[in-house]
Amino acid sequence: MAACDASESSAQKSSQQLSPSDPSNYQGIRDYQAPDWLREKVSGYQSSDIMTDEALTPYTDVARYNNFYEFGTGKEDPAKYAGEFKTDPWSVVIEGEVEKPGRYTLEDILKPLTMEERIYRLRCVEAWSMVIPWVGFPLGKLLQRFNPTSRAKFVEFTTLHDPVQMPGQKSAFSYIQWPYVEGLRMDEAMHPLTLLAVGLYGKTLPPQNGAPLRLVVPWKYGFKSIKSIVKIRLLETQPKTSWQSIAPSEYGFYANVNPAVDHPRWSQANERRLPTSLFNPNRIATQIFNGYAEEVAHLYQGMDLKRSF
Ligand SMILES: Nc1nc2c(c(=O)[nH]1)N[C@H]1C(S)=C(S)[C@@H](COP(=O)(O)O)O[C@H]1N2
Ligand SMILES: [Mo]
Repeated sequence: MAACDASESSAQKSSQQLSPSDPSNYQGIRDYQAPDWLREKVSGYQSSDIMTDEALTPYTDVARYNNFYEFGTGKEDPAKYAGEFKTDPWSVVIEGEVEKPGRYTLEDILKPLTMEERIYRLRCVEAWSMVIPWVGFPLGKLLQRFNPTSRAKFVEFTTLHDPVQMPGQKSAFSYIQWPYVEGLRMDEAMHPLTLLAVGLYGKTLPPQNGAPLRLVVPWKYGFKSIKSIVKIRLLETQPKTSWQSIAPSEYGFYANVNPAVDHPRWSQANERRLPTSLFNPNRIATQIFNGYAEEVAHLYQGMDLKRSF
């Protein structure tokens, strides 16, 4: 009986899978407290051919199952506690090895850019994954505008530090040294797949997903995709990231998705593709570079991926 129930339930599930090309997936999704100019900017996005034929993860999972430790360590904490997070006005400081450093408003940053939709797999190091339709623009297009100097070899990103708004930052049990910091090598940052996102499912980003501006690097573990960015610094030397400071043996600087390099506490060979259920754990094989090897493997030629994990 149980087996019969299970197969029925998974058959039902697959018939409900969200096809990336079905516009009804986007119905009923609302914008978050964004100013009018940002809503308009996001809703004017162009589709791109960078997508996938895999089923989209439903919006309810994308916006309710989150890692955003600034709002708590539980998966549902960010959706619960980020609701009032103030994302307007917002500005980003650009500094370090650029000819045009400064503080730029989000409006300045987005003004000359066209938003596009990118449907990417997101693979968390905890071995769950989603397929998310982001709206954003290539990070490289933004960096170019500030004229990086020849000494710029790395990019460091920093999340807002505001314990009044972000309860996780004042928790006594917090083991992250705030603010959250991430980094990329310059060629990774300039790669056309590397996105700065301002929306998902055609609307402005929910705060729990990193509003108003977050990074998305689809071939790396999710923790590289830093949320609610307030500072971008170009550097000659490799920055120290939050997760490296916590546990350098567990979280490397590169963090490229790799089923052959296990995390010390769990295997990376498989992943749970959300949504999952008791009858359908939805286990699938993890792909090298999260399925983006054709686009990015050349960046790591000659590198030992087991050592530079
Ligand atoms: N500032 C900040 N950025 C963050 C995190 C975080 O805790 N703080 N969590 C990371 C992790 S571990 C993952 S898997 C992704 C999750 O993104 P999502 O909630 O939009 O799916 O965000 C990443 N960006
Ligand atoms: Mo993650």
